[in-house]
Amino acid sequence: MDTQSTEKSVSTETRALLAKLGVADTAVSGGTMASFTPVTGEKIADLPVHSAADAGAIIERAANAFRDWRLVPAPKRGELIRLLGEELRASKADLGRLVSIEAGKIPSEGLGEVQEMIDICDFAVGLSRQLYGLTIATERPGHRMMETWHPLGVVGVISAFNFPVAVWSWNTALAIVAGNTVVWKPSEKTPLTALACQAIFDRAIKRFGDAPADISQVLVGDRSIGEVLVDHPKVALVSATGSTRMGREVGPRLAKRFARSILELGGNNAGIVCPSADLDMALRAIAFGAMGTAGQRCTTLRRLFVHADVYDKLLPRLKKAYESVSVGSPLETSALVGPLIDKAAFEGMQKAIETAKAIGGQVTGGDRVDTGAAEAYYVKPALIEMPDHAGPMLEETFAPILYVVKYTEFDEALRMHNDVGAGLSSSIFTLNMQESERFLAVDGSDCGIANVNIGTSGAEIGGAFGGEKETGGGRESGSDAWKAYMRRATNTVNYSKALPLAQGVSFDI
Ligand code: UN1
Repeated sequence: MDTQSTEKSVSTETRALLAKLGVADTAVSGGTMASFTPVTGEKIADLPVHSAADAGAIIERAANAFRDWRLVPAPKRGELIRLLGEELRASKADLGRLVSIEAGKIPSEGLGEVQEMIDICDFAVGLSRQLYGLTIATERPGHRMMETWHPLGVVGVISAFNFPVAVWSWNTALAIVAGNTVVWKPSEKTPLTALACQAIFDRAIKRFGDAPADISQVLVGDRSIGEVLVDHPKVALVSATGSTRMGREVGPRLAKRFARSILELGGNNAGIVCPSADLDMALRAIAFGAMGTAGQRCTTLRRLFVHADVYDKLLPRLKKAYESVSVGSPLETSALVGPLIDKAAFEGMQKAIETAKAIGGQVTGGDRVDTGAAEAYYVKPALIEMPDHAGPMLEETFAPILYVVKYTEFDEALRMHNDVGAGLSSSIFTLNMQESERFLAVDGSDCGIANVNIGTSGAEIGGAFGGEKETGGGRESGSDAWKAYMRRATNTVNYSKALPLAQGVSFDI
C-alpha cells in the first residue's frame, strides 16, 4: 500500500469533512494538542486547547444559561432536540465517516453510531412530554401529595474514544429536555468528532431561535480539564464513560462534594453456550460481539463458556471465523475489523495474550497485520482456549480477545460468569426455558444487561444502558434513565382548613 498518498488523502479528507460539518479551521489547526487517525497513524489536526481558566469560564456560562433554560417548558425544549435529530440525519454520512477516520470504525459501525444519536433524539422528543411524576395517596384528609421533577443544573459529560459521538448524545438529549445545560469533555483521542457534534448542535440552536447561548459546550484538552469539570461546584452531575480506573478517581471526587454521578465503566462481558443452543445463531452473535469494533466496545464479548456437548462442534467453526475474518482500513476496504486505537492498545493486547499462553491458553490469531503504515495497529482478533477461568480472563483488556472455557455443569458456568469485577453485559444461548429463565433470575446473571439468544453488544437506545459492580452502577439512554438528570421534589398540599399531623402526632399550641 502506498502509505504516503493514503496518509495525505486521510488528512485532506478530514479537513474537507470538518469544513463541511461546520468546524472552523482555526479550531483544528495551529494548536498544541495533536490528533491522530488510527487508520494510518497519521497526525490529522493540531487543536488549540482550553486552559483550566477557560474551562471554569465555560462552566460558569453553562450555569448562567441554565437559569433561563430551566424555565423553557419541557415540550419546547424537546423541539430543540427534534431539530438536533434533523441536523444529525442531514449530517449522518459525513459524521459517520469522521467517526471512521477518528476512531477507526468500519463504515456500518460509524454510521450505526450516528443512527444511535438520531434514535436517542427521537426518544428524548417523546420524553419531553412525559417527564411524569406520581400522585401518591396521602393519609391526611384534604391533602394532595405528588412528585415534581425539576432540572438539576449543569451536567458534565466525559466520554471515551470508542463511542466518540453516541455517548454524548445519550446524555445530552436527555439532559437538555430535562432542562439542564451540558459541558462535554470528550476523549483526547477523538476531539474532532466532538467539535463536529458541537457544530451540528449549534445549527439546531440557530434554527430553534431563542435558546440561551451556551446550553451545550465542548472542552478541548487533557485530563486536567476533565478534573475542572469533576471538581467544579456548579456541575451538578457528571456522567463519565471510560475505564474502571478512571471511575475510581472520578467517583470519590464527586461524592466528596455530594455531586451526582453516572458511571459507565469497564465490562468483562460473557456468554454461555448451552447444549440446546442454535449454533448457527450463536456463531454469528459471538463473531460480531467479540470481533466487531475490533473488540473495543464496552459491551464486547470477552469470555465464553461452552458446554462440553457442543464444544467440539462450535470451536472449529469459531476458529475458522477467526482465521478468515478480514482486517484492514475502514476507509479503503470492506474489512470487518478495523484498527486498534493506538500502540498502547496493541501492547496491552499482546501482554494479555502472552500471560494467557503462560497459563496454558491455546491461541488462534492475535498477530499484527501489516498494512504498510508503521504507526497504525491492525491485529487479527484472538481466540484463546483456556484450561480454566483464570489469569487475564478475569480482567478487561480493551482489544479483540475472546477467552473460551469448557463447562459441564450449568451452575458452574453461572458461577464463573459472575466471578469477575465488572457487571455490564451478558448473554446466554439456549432453547431450554429453564436455563434461559434462570439466567435472567435473581441468582442468574449479575449484569446490567442480560440477553437470551442475542449477543452482549449492540444494545438499542430504548433500554437503560449500564452495569453493576465495577461497571459503576449508572444507567444512560432509554427507559427511565432520564430520572438521573433531574431532581425529585415531593410536594404535599393542604387544601383543607385543618392541620392534621402525620403519624398521629398532636401538637396543639
Ligand atoms: C460503549 O461501548 O461505550 O451496546 C457503548 C452497544 C452500543 C453501546 C456501547 N449500543 O454495543
